[in-house]
Amino acid sequence: MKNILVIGAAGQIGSELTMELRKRYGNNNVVAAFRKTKPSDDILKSGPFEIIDATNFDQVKNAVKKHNIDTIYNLAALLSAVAENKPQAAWNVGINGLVNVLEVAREYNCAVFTPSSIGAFGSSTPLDNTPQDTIQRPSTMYGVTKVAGELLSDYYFKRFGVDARSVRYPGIISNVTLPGGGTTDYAVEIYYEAVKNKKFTCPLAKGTFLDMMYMPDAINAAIDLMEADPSKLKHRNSFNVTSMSFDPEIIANAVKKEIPEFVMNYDVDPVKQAIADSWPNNMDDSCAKEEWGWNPSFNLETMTKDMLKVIGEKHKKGLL
Ligand code: AKB
Repeated sequence: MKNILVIGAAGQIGSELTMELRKRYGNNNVVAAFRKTKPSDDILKSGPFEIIDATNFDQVKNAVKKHNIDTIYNLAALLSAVAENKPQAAWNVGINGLVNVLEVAREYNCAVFTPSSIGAFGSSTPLDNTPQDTIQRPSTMYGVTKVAGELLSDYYFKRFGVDARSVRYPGIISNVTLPGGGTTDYAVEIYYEAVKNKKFTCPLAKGTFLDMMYMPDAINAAIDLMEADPSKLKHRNSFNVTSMSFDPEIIANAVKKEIPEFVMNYDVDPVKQAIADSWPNNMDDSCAKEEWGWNPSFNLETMTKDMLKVIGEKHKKGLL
C-alpha cells in the first residue's frame, strides 16, 4: 500500500486526482496538501490534509516525515498566461518548489510525479506530429519552468536514483475545478458558456490547433505512469501524451451538434494567441504507448457529450 502526498490538491488536476487516488489506494493513505485556496469539502472530509507551501523546504519535509510518504504528486504551478504576468512567482513555485520536493524525495526515498506540458515546446520545435525527443526552446516563462523541471527530474533520477516521472500534458478539459490562467482554458470555458448562455467569445483564432485531453484520461495518465514497470521506461521526464487535437471551429461544431442554437464569436487575445502559435498542433505520443501502455478513452465527441451532460445538470441545480 502506498502513502501519497498530493501537493496542489485544490487545483484543476489535483482536486480530481486526489479523489481518484483515495478511491484506489484508500482515503487515509492520500494526504491532500494545499496553500491558499481550500479544496472542496469532499477532499477535506474524506482524508488527511496539510497546508504546505512547496517553496518552504521544511513544510514539505515535515509532511513527508509525518505521514511516512513514499509517493509525491507535485502539481503546484502557475499556468501559462498567468505566468507571463508573474514570471518570478512562476519560477519560484515551479522550480524552487520542485527542487524542494526532489530533495525531500532523495532523503526519504519517494517517487515523484511532476507534470510537464505542451508548453515545454516552442516555435523552433516541429509543430506537427511533434516527436518525443526534439528541440525545446520555449518563449514563455511557463515553458522555461517546464523544460527546467524535466531536466531537474531527470537529473535527480540519474544522479541520485529518485524515481521521478512525468508527462507533457496538453490542454486539460474538466468539469469539477476550473483551470486558471491557461492558454487552453477556452476549451473548458466554451462548454460552461454554451450551457449558460448559448454563446461564447473565443480568445484564440480559427485554425489554432492544439492537443487536448479529458480529465479522466489525464488522471489515468498520471497514475498509470507511476504504476509502470520501471524496467520498461526508456524515457522518464517527460512523455508526450495526447487524446485529440482541434481548433476552435472544430470544438464549436461539436458543441453545436448537441446545442444547435450555440454561436461562437472571436476576440483574439494577443498574449494567448502568441503562446498557442508556439505550441504543437499535435504531438506524437507513441513512446508513452509503447513504454507504459498509454491509451486514452475519450475523443472530442464522447468528451463533449459528457461535459455538456455534467455541466447541464449542475446548471439545472443552480450550482454554476
Ligand atoms: C496552459 O494552457 O497553460 C495549460 C497547459 C497546456 O499546460 N493548460
